[in-house]
Amino acid sequence: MESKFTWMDGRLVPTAEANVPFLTNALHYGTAVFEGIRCYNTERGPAIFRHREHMERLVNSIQVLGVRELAYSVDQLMQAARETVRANNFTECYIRPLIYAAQGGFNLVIDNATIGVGIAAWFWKDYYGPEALAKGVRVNVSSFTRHHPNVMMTKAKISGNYANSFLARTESMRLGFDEAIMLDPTGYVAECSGDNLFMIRGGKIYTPTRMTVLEGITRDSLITIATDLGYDVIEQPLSRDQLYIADEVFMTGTAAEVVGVREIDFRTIGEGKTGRITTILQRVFHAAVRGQEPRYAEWLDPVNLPVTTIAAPAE
Ligand code: PPE
Repeated sequence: MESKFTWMDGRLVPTAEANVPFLTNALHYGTAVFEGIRCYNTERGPAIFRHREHMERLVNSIQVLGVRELAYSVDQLMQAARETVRANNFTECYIRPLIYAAQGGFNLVIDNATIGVGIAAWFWKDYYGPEALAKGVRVNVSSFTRHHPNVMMTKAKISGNYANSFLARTESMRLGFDEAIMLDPTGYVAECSGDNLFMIRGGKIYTPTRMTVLEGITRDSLITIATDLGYDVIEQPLSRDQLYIADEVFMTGTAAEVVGVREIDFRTIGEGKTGRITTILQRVFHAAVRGQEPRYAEWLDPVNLPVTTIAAPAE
């Protein structure tokens, strides 16, 4: 489902008019940062999941990229995202804010570029297809290495970082897999092209440390849910073969949500379907995002609260 309106630099415009010029710095150099956020249908109406954490990460990404001044605060960005969802009448959607080097800066200095801000929304379901939830997906360890943190900044969702993800995931898909697992420059497991990774062995849950991965907000939510359910969650370096002999493996991300891995490098993981504990975590996560788990109610930001400023759509 496409959106009718996109928020661009302070106002909602028809999505067909939400365009940037060819000489946009970010288009040439990947000098942009973005977020991926989901809005879910709840009893209190559409609500944005962990909204503030996502917008804070967006602002942190700008700080990492080295942009010194941003015209919008976290609160203003949150207000703009709520307006975007409301204007499009979405009950559920994926929200994509992007802050980008717009004009100037063709000398590789971020200070010489103007900064643009946009927020798009669209309907995005089943990132790995409708069967992935129950069946799990097939993945391989990529021939491409994840970023060294002093080459590309892995704590920031910098658009240019994703060329690495495109290389990996395209290769995996062409080889017949659903997703790529990427190793860090020392050879330990980092993350997938657009998700964090967990494994379960002997009832304990393991995930790579934050060293070289994006600090995923779904990852954080799953750690909280699993801990609240009484599971030990251990953050430690993991090797490729630890994954091979795990009882269960799963991936987490805003777009993907929680997806089991049934096969890695032609080796069946566990029973070859979404594992038992993964299924429990998946259920609690799906209930939490739709407001059905009272203890996680504060993770949801309803979009229909009274509003003081609705930007008028351009005619
Ligand atoms: N690692 C990477 C590299 C990543 O891109 C994401 C999100 C995650 C981990 C998980 O982070 P979080 O969403 O906060 O739990 N990937 C986004 C983009 C996916 C895309 O295909 O585009 C997303 O899931 O929105």
